[in-house]
Amino acid sequence: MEFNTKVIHGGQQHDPSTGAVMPPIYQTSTYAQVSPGDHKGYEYSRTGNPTRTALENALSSIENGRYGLAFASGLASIDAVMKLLEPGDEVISTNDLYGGTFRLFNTIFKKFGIKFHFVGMDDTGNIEKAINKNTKLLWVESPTNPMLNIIDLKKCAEISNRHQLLLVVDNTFATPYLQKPLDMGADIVMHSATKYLGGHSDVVMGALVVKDKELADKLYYIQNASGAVCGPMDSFLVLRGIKTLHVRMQRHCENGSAVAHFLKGHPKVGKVYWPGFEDHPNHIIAKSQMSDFGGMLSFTLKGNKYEDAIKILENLKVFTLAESLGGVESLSGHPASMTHASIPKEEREKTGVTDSLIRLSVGIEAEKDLIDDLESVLEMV
Ligand code: P1T
Repeated sequence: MEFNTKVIHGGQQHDPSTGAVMPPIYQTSTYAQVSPGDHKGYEYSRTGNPTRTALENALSSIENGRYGLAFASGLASIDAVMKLLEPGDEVISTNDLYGGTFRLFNTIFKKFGIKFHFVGMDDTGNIEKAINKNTKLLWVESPTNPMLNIIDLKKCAEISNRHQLLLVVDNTFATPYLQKPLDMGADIVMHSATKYLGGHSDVVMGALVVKDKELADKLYYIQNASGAVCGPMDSFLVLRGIKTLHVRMQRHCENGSAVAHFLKGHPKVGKVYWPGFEDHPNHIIAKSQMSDFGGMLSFTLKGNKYEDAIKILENLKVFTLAESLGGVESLSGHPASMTHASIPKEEREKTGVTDSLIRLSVGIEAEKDLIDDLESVLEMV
């Protein structure tokens, strides 16, 4: 099936008992057994729930995987991956990463004896330099949050194969509409399904997709044993969101491009970070591994003043100032004080998260209204 068909039908079947086209929200914690162990495939909803199964099948279909797993949040899914490791193992990740992922690595898993190296992965040479005999896993985000750096996924797969490492790709920003990491050699794809997969800012959820049965079994074991699962209502909402992913992403990309070009030409704007520009340092790689450039971008202001950024964020009207991204509505954010506040100032400034950096999640409203909104606030600074 083509991707646009998979988002609607991939891994789905009509409800066998009623013919319901959408799976019912199986709001149940448990399932009747005829005799101990004699049941219809479901025992307890932490272990499995039919609405979650329908979603997990959809996730695996759209990422070209074989096994999908849904969790209570994006971070819960990352937590599950990290539990594949043992004390003494080392992880290499990018130095420009969602702040919550950094916090989970650096304050929770570090305590359990896992060592993390954060390097500029946009130059894959830096990955090779950090590898040693204890390295077990590469954690990649591309495009990165919030600097929209691009990491060469095929090169990462080649490095991880050569050194027998697990390659995990956080595909939240791109979604499988734009890039399919498993096809490029990743072992695990991870999502904050809270974002584009859900698409409507009404649910918090995480997802993993893998191809390998042994790896899937280990992750299913952790999912059940640690128990950070999502509920049936949330599963239903994300499944519904996925059905329009292709249509929404097409518009996110069109509007993202229009807003990026508008900002780039504006006299009050400093730098615009968006992988679609030919002068983006990894534009060629973005073009080769993504089918378009997405609806996320960041920009700075000339003079780099914190107060100017705050004035803009307080006065935007169509863009709502809020954490998160990937919903139909446009959102704005100030990474230094919001999503990336858990990263020390010196660290974040090294990667470009300066005081005037503003991140936009460009939604699917009318392009003119988005640009008019930005134009009017830029006049105020
Ligand atoms: O928020 P949660 O569903 O737990 O997902 C965490 C997460 C993981 N990976 C990426 C790339 C993310 O962007 C996120 C969450 N990000 C935000 C809330 C944000 O505003 O950037």
